[in-house]
Amino acid sequence: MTPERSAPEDDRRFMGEAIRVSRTHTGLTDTNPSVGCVIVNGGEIVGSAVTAIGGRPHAETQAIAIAGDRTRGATAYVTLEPCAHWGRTPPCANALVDAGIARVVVAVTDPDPRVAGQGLKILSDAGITVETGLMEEEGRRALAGYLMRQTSSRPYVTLKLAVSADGMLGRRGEEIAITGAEVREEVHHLRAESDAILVGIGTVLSDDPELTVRITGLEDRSPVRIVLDRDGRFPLTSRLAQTSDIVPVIVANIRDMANETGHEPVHDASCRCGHHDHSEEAKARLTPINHLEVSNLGALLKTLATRGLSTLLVEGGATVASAFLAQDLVDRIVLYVSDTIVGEGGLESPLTPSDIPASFTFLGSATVGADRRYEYERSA
Ligand code: AOF
Ligand code: ZN
Repeated sequence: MTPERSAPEDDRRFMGEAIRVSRTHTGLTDTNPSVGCVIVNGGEIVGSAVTAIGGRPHAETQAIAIAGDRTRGATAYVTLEPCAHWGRTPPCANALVDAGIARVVVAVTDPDPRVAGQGLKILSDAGITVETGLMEEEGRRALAGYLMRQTSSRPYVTLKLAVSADGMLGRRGEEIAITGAEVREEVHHLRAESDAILVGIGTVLSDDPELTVRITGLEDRSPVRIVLDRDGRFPLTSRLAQTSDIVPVIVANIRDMANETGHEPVHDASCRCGHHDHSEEAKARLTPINHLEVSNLGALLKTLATRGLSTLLVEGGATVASAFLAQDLVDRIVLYVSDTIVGEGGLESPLTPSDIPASFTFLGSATVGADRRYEYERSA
């Protein structure tokens, strides 16, 4: 069937809508990507859906069900290539064929070896007009965690830092606020869309953060919390430990923060690594806390990916941020800058807007309350 004509600006509008819809379930679809699908007939959206919470059903089958008879001769805009493999249900590519869709527009092809071009082939073999690469950059951004885990076996890493006007992260031995309430709220949203959040032991000892999402309606979106603790100093009295039965905590003992290669024996709370208090009492309290011993950051990220974590938010402090940057393990930087002057006794930030590594591209900046947000991503 010949598909109806569509102006390029309409195509962008509908794919933009599919990408917007896809973002509503980011972080909620388990190891599955959160995909958006918009079905258009006669210039009108007749079905729109996102991958369901937990990962199934997929976006396309839901959008097809919503559109009903109006799928005949319609165009489907999908952020990721429709699947070609048999899961609990038939492949989405077959479902689109059976629904009489005339044209499928895809933003990003799927690197999953079970799909990888085969979804597109099913569609074109059935005589459907197939176009790929529309708004690919935006689509890739929305699928960043999934694509990174599929192609590099590690999560997509966002580094978040809040710096004062004189380039400080805080003051030694004293907890001071650098940025305001609006930034704090935004950071909770960054957490909510991440699978895991990571800090160094220094941050735990100085700030005793809880690192949960505390925004009305998003309380159940708290990511797994990870602490880098080289010397076994993680306190069982910390807020993290005290809440570990509600939101998981992983204490990772990185043997060599500066090293990029090595082996990674992974073990749990029953280990005898010599770094932790393994008395019966401590063990009982540690039960909900998962202990990992890994040789380096790269090995930690691989382990997290194996456990199905696709996005990681690195929240500090300076040592941890510097280690991730030095080992080229940062994919995106979100940098908040305030008017505050810290002065004497300041903890210097490894980054300010004037010394971003050349390997990053500036994405944009915006005002957030009294502060400013600068965003960068690793250049392709
Ligand atoms: C689609 N539409 O909405 C999503 C897709 O475990 P399964 O069977 O659900 O398969 C997971 C794979 O399905 C995943 O790796 C990716 O290739 C694809 N995800 N595909 O057609 C969707 N979420
Ligand atoms: Zn599918």
